[in-house]
Amino acid sequence: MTLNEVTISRAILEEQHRTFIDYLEMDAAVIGGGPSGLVCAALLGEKGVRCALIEKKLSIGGGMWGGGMMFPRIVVQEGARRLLDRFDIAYREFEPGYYVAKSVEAVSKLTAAACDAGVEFFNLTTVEDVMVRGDGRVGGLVINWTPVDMAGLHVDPLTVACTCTVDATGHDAMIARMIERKGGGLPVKGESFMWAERAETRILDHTREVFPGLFVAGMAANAVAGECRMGPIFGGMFLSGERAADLVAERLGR
Ligand code: 48H
Ligand code: FE2
Repeated sequence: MTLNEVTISRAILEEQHRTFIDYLEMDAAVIGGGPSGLVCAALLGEKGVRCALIEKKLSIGGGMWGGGMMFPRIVVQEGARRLLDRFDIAYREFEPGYYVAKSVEAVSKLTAAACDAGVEFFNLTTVEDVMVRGDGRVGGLVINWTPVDMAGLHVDPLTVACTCTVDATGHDAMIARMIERKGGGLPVKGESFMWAERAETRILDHTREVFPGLFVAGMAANAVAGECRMGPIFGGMFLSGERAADLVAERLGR
C-alpha cells in the first residue's frame, strides 16, 4: 500500500465535518476545558448525555496545567479525594486532608475519561455569543474559529443549538457576561479576594442554573456570585463540575 496524501486529507475533512454536523444540535454544551468543564463533560457523557466540550485554545486543560505558579502540582482536599480515585489520578497525602497530584496527569486522565464517555471535543473554537429567543432561554451558541478572533478578521460565525449550556470558562465567566452585556438581566459580580476555605465551601451553592438553560461551574460560578478565589486547590473545581453535571442531567430527565 502506498500512502496517499489526499486520502489523509479526505479522512480528516469527512470525519470532522460529519461530527460537526452531528453536533449542530445537542443536549448539552460545556464551554471551557478546564478542570470543572472536563469533570462536568466526562460525567455527562457517562450519564448518556450527548455532550460537546467547546474550548477556545488549542489544548484542553485550562488553568490546571500550570498548577501553582508553574509548579505542575495541584492540591485537592479530603472532600474531593473520591474524584481523584474515580478518575484514577494518582496522589500523595501531604498532610492529613491535603492530597497532591501532578497537574499533567490530572488533565490527561480527565480528558481521557471524557473521551471514553463519548464527549466530542471542539477545540480552537470560541463561543462568541449566545442565542436567547422569546422563550428567554439560552438555546444555542454562536461560535467561530479562535484564529479568526485572534486575527481580528471580519468573518461571520456559525451557530449550534443546545438544550443546556454550562459556562465553565473560568475567572472571566465569559458566557454569563455575554448575557449581562446584552441586558439579559444576569448580574455578574466578579470574583473577590483569595480565601481558599470560603471559596471552596461556597462554590457548590454557586454552581447552579443562573439563567434559563445556562449553568455555571468552576471559577465562573464563584465569579458570577462575587465569591472569593481559592488559589491552586482544585477540589472545588472537580466537585462543581460534578454538581453541574447532576443539575444538567436532572434537567434533561436523565
Ligand atoms: C470557548 C473558552 C471561552 C470561550 C474561555 O480557567 P479554567 O481552568 O476554568 P475552571 O473554572 O474549570 O478552573 C479554574 C482553575 O483553572 C483556576 O484558575 C483556579 C482554581 N483558580 C483559582 C485562583 O485563585 O486563581 O478553564 C476555562 C477554559 C479555558 O481553557 C479557556 O480557554 C476556555 O475555558 N474559554 N472556551 N469559548 N468564549 N472562554
Ligand atoms: Fe486561577
